[in-house]
Amino acid sequence: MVKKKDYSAGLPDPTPIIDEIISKYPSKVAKKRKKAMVANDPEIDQPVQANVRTIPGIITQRGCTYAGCKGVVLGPTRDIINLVHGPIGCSFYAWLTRRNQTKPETETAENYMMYSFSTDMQDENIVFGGEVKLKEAIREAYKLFNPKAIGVFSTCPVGLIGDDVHAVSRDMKEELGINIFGFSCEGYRGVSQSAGHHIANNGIFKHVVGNNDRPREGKFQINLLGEYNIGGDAFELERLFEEAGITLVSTYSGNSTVESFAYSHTVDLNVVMCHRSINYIAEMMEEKYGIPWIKGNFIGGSSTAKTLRKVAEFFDDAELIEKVEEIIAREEAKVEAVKAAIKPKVEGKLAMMFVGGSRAHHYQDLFEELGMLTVSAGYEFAHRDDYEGRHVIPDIKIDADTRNIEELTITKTDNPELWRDDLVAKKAELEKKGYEFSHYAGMMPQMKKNSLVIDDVSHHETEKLIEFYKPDLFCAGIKEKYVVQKSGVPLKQLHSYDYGGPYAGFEGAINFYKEMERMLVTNVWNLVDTPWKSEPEIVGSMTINA
Ligand code: CFM
Repeated sequence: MVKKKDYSAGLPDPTPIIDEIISKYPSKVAKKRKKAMVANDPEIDQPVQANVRTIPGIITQRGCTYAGCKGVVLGPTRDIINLVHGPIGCSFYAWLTRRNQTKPETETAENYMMYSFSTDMQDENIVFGGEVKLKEAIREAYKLFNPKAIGVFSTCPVGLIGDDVHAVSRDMKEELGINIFGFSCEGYRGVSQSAGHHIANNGIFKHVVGNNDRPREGKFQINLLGEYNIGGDAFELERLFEEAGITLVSTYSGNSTVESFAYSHTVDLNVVMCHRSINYIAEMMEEKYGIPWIKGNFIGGSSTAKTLRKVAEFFDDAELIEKVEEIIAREEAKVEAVKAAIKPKVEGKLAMMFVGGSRAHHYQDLFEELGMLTVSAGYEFAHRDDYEGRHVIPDIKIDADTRNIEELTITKTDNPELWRDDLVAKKAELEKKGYEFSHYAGMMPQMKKNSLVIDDVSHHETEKLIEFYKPDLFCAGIKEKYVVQKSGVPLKQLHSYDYGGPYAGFEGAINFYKEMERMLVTNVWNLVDTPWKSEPEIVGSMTINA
């Protein structure tokens, strides 16, 4: 049984564990990895290395650019056929394995999310080119489903052999008369899935946003950006907005349609949940249409209340403010009741989390609410601004990998109906009162002194951290889950939620508290000991006959 550490008087300086971890690396690797590890001090600015290439062989948690573009951003959108141009292996996590939920308006409304569309590239396509096969696949998909849009996603070999998915898409758009567009999101295009987010944002902005200038509907119109409806999170938020009388025009991209992206430029405000994956669209919409954006967080009861209040404050309408307060009072009472029962059981427990590009920050709010302590955290692929805050953006070095991704030049719309002078004025006026727009403070200012921040954590580092901190809970994904659990530490998947959830909003907070109780108030983990430490499972011998 492991002996628990007591950090009630403050966290220990993690420098010795950083030194121990990197002492096992070759000197070049050690030098590079050290820059990705910071003993946090929330009072000062500390640069952390992020969004750089992973060291080959280090066993990273990261995914590829194609995963970020096709899987994350476009994947949850149900009325577009997402056609993968590549070998079938790249589509493994497509067919009936999506974690994002969706709810078509009617039983017969378009929903292609349960399908897997792939050109199933073969060796001969690699040798002779795959454009003909891609055209045939687009025609076949069109004939079978008659969709309004098709997105074509490039996998690694497509870039290597030079198939032009954009030219094919243009040709097919003309031939079939529907919206067809391609993405150069080859897996290797960037250093992680983050590049794929950017490429997806660019593609949607270029080919979809602004295609439908329908008149504005509703008094308070928003888009929710960077909410992907894992475990039904978006449904819980939709419920809250609807009751408050806020019109949710489009969500990027949980429970979404490309149809709604097309008129999503008609809103009054963009609320950004996952800054990493979607800040580009928020910025581009502001540049082109004058629509301001704010950062929100709906993970945790108090964060949800805070974000709802901030939205209501933006619209500055007495009736809306009153309604929002009524919802908060009612929902918080329910949240508090559950929290009061569970908090005493989990208070003081230690959590660590290494997840994606936003959740490793957002979920700290839920742990804080339960009195748990986040001893170490990091993102897989976020950028420095997600750690340190957006004020560091001008200092971020643009390297060749970043230059590899197209940067769109956005100009103000020349349609006076669409340019929102009223919103520009409103933003200026609210800013004078201290209301923050286009602002994200990042993860590090919220973390405790001497907590350990690590970007793109490796397998070796994970093992060492567990040995050092002996945490009560580790949050990561499926690739890490069983290794961590075999060391006697429960792991909560924060990508798929272990098929639980929702965890967003008030109901989500209640679900999460209960999940923590289930996972942490048990002795079973103390009984786990890695069996092969004492009893090797397989003993073998080999005789070589010379
Ligand atoms: Fe944003 Fe995401 Fe995340 Fe992300 Fe992701 Fe995800 Fe994630 Mo997995 S967009 S950065 S690329 S919140 S798939 S829905 S859970 S790593 S923390």
